[in-house]
Amino acid sequence: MELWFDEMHTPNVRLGFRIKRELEHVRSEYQDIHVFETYDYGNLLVIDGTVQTTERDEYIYHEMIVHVPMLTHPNPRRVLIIGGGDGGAAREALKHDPEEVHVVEIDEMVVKLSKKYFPGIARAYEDPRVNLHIGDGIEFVKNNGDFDVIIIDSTDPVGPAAGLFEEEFYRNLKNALRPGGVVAQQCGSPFYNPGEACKARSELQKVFKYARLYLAYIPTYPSGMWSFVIASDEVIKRRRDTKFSTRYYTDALYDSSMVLPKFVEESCKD
Ligand code: AG3
Repeated sequence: MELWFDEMHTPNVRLGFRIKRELEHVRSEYQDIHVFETYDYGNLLVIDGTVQTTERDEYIYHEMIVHVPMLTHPNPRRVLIIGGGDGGAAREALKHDPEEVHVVEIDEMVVKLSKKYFPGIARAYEDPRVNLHIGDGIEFVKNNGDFDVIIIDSTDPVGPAAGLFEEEFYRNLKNALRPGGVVAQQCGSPFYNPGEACKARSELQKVFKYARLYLAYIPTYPSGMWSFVIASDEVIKRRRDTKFSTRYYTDALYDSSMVLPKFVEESCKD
């Protein structure tokens, strides 16, 4: 018998992975988590029915959520990652030789399962510059500061992550940044949920001088087209050249990822 995991992208559209087996199914304090071994995408992490990461395409998301904001900053020393318990964003942040990377993950189970089933992603935790805090990112930014770059690597803006897409949180983010600080956040599929990206950008524009959307192509996320938002009080441009190896990100892509298809920009006018 064939085993499949399907994520419902809409009530009428789904993406299926043929799986070899279910490696884990746990109901943590916060969410329902599965790890599957797939045929084509390596191990797959699913939270509340939504694909979070696969071994085969995780580099795309993690490189884009990290290198775009990190290269916007002239010299990021202290980096905060909210969510990102799998460690992928931390792994990419380390390529910039920061002094400290702080990961604030609400669900310890995500960290445990990543260390067990996604060693290539979770290896960031072996680096002494990476500090893991198990707790709520919303509270953490109220009580901590002096960050150069803050990256919000969360689940979709429903459930535990909803508060990470609101103006009040963005104000606290700004207070947690040093002058010239940069934030970036994943904000969903512009094809299926254009409102999420537009809302994140317009809320960030209330708090920061500059906010821009950018896109990446992620095969395992709904519609394959994924959006991120970047914000700062400094002009958003690349301030350094890339001196490390990547598989998706290039310095040319920094600019091209911010060039939006017409429907994306138009959906923000509604
Ligand atoms: N966090 C964003 C995943 C969102 C995917 N949404 C979906 N499949 N409906 C990824 C965590 C990787 N560190």
